[in-house]
Amino acid sequence: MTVVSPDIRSAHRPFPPGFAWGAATAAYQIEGAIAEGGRTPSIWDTFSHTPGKVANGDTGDTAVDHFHRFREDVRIMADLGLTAYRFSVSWPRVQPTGRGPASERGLDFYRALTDELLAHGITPVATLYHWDLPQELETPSNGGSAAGGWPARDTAYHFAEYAALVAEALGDRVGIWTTLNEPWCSAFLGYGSGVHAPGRTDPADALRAAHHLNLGHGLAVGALRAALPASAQIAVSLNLHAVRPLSDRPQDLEAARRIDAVGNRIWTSPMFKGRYDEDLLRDTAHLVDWDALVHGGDLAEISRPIDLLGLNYYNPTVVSSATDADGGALRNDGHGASAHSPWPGADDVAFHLANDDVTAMGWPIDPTGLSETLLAMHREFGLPLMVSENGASFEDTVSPDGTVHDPERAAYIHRHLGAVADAIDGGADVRGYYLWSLLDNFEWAYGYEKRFGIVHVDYDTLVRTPKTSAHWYSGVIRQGGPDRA
Ligand code: IFM
Repeated sequence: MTVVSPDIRSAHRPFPPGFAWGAATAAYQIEGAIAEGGRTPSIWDTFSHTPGKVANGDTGDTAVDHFHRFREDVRIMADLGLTAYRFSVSWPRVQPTGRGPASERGLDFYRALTDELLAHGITPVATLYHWDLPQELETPSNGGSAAGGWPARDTAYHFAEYAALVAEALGDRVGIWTTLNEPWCSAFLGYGSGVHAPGRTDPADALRAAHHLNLGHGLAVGALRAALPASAQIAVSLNLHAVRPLSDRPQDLEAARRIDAVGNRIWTSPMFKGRYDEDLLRDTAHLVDWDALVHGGDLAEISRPIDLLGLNYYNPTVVSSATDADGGALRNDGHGASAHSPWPGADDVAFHLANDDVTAMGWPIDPTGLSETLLAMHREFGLPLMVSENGASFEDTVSPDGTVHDPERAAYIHRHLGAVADAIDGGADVRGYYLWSLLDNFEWAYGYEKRFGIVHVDYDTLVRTPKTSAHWYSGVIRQGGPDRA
């Protein structure tokens, strides 16, 4: 009798049945059409139109014109065999003032998009907030009392009202919902380092924003549960940091603890344990009065149960004490240069590259952080998981024959899918992988300089060309998993 080892039986690593093979995008990064159908400016329109904020003065005015070309984009997804697509809803498109009734014209766009996806057998996954706060909620145009953006408590309540409007309109066709995408970026890049919209640089406001994002998430979960069918799955997408101390010296372990507190546990503890951790409160007590900030009942609201945790992963975060860090330490952490830190209460921390094998963003490639974080979340919270973003920017070039050959991106994805398979083998219930990104797009403060797409976009003609990584990913989907590395 021949004994066939599992390795010989299958040349690829099979993923669980029903695993979602997806790609992800965000409204401001792809839609364009910023003034159509009653859409009003978001904080990203204002920020990108402010000189000096975005590379080359790029804006999302046209982006990749997905608003007009979504049928073509869905056709590309279908041709590649994607089974799911994670997009975000533009708040100022569907509720132009950030308050009051919905814009039916705005909602119609998402009705048409989701209908098109469903017609092609692609599961729509809607994210409610991917950073495009209506400008009216940051600075009201009527000159009335300041709205104040996320540092203002009211914004959390406005977000829940908006969530209800979208759920009522799309709840019959969207079964998977994400409240917030990467609230760490909204709070700490938007209000701390100021490299993202609205470009404010006050650590106390950054912490206030963090709490109100948490509160907005919890209130939105309540609003979604009330509006959606019982079968709907509600998630949040967090860019949890795979934090590693540079050494086991006490001061480096302390640096790692601080970054874990303000990078990770500031979200996961209130959401899944109903509390802010004592060490976070202690680290930041000189910046904000937490007793005044957190009202009675907030933590119960924030910790409403959800169905799925989304993890966005790109690279690990290696830290040491800054006091005695050598010249190899980075003063920022790969999130853009600013004189202001995006890490309130963690000034004495230096950041290091995990290795020298980096993407065009300068982010080190190390898939082990993905499997570790998935397994850690599985063990700690026991929730089903999805990789709601993972991908890489490389300097793609178009060959004379029109093809875009990007083997580094395929290799990056391959290794990270291997990490997902490792986490599944370790017991984590991972339900899907949403590659960032479907299309080259507006990469925030980097403008159009950094390309993350598996589909190339010519920014002059807006012609789409699937890169070789897209064809490779398509093959993975068709065989139900990547080849063994
Ligand atoms: O483009 C972004 C996305 O909007 C959020 N997560 C990280 C991506 C790459 O920087």
